[in-house]
Amino acid sequence: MNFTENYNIVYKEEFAPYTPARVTAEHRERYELMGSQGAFFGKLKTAEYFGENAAETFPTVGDFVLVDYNETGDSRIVRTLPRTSVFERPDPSYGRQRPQAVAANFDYVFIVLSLNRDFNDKKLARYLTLSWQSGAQPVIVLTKLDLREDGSERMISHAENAAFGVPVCPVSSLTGEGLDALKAFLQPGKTAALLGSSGAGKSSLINALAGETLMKTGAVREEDARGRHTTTHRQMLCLPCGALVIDTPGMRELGMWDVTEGLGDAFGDITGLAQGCRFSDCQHDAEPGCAVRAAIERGELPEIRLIQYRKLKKEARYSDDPNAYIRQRTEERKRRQIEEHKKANYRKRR
Ligand SMILES: Nc1nc2c(ncn2[C@@H]2O[C@H](COP(=O)(O)OP(=O)(O)O)[C@@H](O)[C@H]2O)c(=O)[nH]1
Ligand SMILES: [Mg+2]
Ligand SMILES: [Zn+2]
Repeated sequence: MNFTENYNIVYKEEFAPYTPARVTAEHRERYELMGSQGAFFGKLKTAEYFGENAAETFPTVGDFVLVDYNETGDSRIVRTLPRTSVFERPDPSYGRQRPQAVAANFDYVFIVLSLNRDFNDKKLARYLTLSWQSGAQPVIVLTKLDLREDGSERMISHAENAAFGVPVCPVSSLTGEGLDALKAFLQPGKTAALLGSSGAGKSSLINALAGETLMKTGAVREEDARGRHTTTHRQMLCLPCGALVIDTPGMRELGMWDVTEGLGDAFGDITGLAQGCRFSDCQHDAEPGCAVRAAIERGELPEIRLIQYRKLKKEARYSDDPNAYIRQRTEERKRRQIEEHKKANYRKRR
């Protein structure tokens, strides 16, 4: 297996005259790419991404793209290939009104929670939901096992019960204990995205798996990095074992976007009432014995609440079929980009 194969870059006839590459890092307007040529830089080709009929989705770390390769300068990215999985967050440059992809095409999500104080049920549930949504398979990684804090055992069994069939791996990046269990997932060519709060031990884990310092660690420097936004960028790293890991600053904010888990919280009035519905799977439509509709009829619940709840629930349904969800979101994104561009052009012409 050579270097390029680790990145799953496969040439196909249909790509001609372009060559495939994978995005390993994202800077302001420039992308670091890996292709059969090795590592090189690329920029988005204007016609394809910003032109009159531009329909390409902006690439992010982990994306497979087609490039017009340039040996002497920046290559041009002409196409973003379809994604198998994606993480999105509210885009800060659009007032958090629309999604922005922060990682793509990963096979696993390593949900990183530290055993000392990071662990909490709600957070785990949210991360699990986000993982299922992304289209990838979650693996729960419980860090700082060496600290052997009170309650560690309880947290581990808690995590094991939280999601049936989701692997739980307690590890220590300090002593290396438990890291072997992760090797089952870190196969050559496989990509794992790390999800977890600042301080959970993500960077330490990457370093421990790599056997060398690839990432800065420690709470203090993490704060620094957050203050100077230009110095943090999204990136994907290749481990000596041939697996790829994605740890991007944007993933800290992920929980803010598709808030399925928060559905119960934000709609406590409805979920509370729903417990009184005759059927446990009541859609609060026309079912007999529906406590939600009854409350609306009595004027105790504004109907708009049910409408809002339905809208959010529909959004949340992706988890039934992540691939269909991703396809749908990609289509929506394309449409929005085209609309934006048309609007901008219209303004320019006036
Ligand atoms: N004792 C112990 N400390 C750890 C372990 N992993 C990380 N840490 C410490 O936890 C802090 C945050 O780790 P870091 O990897 O920077 O977390 P990140 O913000 O998720 O990337 C640092 O001070 C690390 O030294 C571990 O396995 N054992
Ligand atoms: Mg870190
Ligand atoms: Zn009902």
